[in-house]
Amino acid sequence: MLPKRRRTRVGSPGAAAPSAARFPGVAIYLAEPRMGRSRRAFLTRLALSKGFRVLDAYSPEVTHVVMEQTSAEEAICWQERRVAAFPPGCTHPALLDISWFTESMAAGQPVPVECRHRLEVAMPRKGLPSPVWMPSYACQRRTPLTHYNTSLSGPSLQEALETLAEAAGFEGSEGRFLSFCRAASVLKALPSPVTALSQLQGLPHFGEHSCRVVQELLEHGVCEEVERVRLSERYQTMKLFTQIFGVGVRTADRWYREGLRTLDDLRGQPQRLTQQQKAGLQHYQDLSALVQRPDLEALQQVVEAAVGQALPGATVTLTGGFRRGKLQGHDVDFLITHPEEGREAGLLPRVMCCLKKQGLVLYHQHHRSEDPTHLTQQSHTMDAFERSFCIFRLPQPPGSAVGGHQRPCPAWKAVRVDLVAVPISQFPFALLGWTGSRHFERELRRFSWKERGLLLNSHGLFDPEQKTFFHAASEEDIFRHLGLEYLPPEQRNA
Ligand code: DCP
Ligand code: MG
Repeated sequence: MLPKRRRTRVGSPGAAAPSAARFPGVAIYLAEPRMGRSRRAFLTRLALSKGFRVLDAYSPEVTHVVMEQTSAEEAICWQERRVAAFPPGCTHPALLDISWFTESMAAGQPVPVECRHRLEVAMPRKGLPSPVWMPSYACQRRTPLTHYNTSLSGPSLQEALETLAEAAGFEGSEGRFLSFCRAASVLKALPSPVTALSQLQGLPHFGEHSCRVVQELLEHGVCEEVERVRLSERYQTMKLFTQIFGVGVRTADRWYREGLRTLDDLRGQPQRLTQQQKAGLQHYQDLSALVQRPDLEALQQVVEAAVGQALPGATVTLTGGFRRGKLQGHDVDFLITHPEEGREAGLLPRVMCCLKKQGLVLYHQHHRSEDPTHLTQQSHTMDAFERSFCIFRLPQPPGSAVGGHQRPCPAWKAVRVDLVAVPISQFPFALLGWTGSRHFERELRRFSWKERGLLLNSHGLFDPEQKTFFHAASEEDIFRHLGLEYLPPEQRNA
């Protein structure tokens, strides 16, 4: 079954954005001054017809401001006049030249923002840039998908810090891992690119080490430590192994210490591999090519049909990175529930059976639901829902090219899918917990515990003193109960 084509109302600039925009992390505002009304109307229609969201009014929701024939100075003055009314802590949208817009229209999807697209004054106008106030926890600030410190010409500051975080994680250095993750995440929330070390002054989580990395990158365009890590055999092998479905850091580390280095080394030792790892290795090429949005739409349709057949009234909700507006991801995450508590129990095996009959399942591992009471203590266990970790055999429309395949037109592609069955009473917590990002979730749990004395996980919010669970009907309820401003999924890309 092919995804239904979305009908887009093509109207005046005042036309409402289509409710189901294809790129939920992107909300465009076309600034009129130099564009003129009729050109703006034309560009709006064009963007809407391609499934982009175009907002008629400038608001904190806007992620990309597009201008034509406007200088950087003019653009910044224009923005400063408007953002004055925004709540404190709001990140400001990217100010972009029309080139970003035309390239995105040609690509049929938002292209990554590069330096050449940005309208920026090269030098801060009044001496040093004014320090930015940044709350300490990632769940207290907005982190859009595209931000100001994303890939410049080489690896960006944020990517460099994330490489060091990843490498620390491979060595089991939890403290260093978290420090680098937090610093990288702060960069993603900044309202402007970091061009001078002084801009880091007063920002949370920028310790001596992270500052040194940024300084080296700003001064030399490369950081010796990051390059050394990136090129090291240890980092490259650990990255390769942990990308295999079913392989975590501990297994990868053991294999590395035993002298294994390549996928062929692993293939030569099948007795060491679990069934899951064997499947991961078998479909490695497809699984390491990221899942794209059209794949996701096709998958959602087959999952919805199977769930509807297994239990009429049960619902399927997209979560994970795609819910945050990502255009690609390493897997697709769905939550399944039913409006009547308890009806979801035992549903997953029936859904899987229906999908298997259609020849859509290459591998799946079913986990029965566990008793979640142990989650009323602080623990790293994510959750105890009934779930299936699957590899789907997704038919490809004829003529589509798939990265990783040598054959010109593969008939199908292996795709990782997680299905989680959730009782309706826990649904808002599961949705919040599975939407991510991982760093956002870590920060939200840390905030709940450290600042509010409450334990948060994908099952609920628990008060260990009162020994009570908080009831929530929506994600908004949970944010409210924690005393946090509600952040929509597309602002949780911490
Ligand atoms: N999650 C979490 N802690 C974990 C694993 C997952 O909090 N140990 C949550 C946050 C993740 C979400 O579940 O965002 C889904 O996990 P994924 O690994 O699928 O991550 P994403 O969907 O965010 O990214 P992608 O699948 O593109 O890698
Ligand atoms: Mg995912």
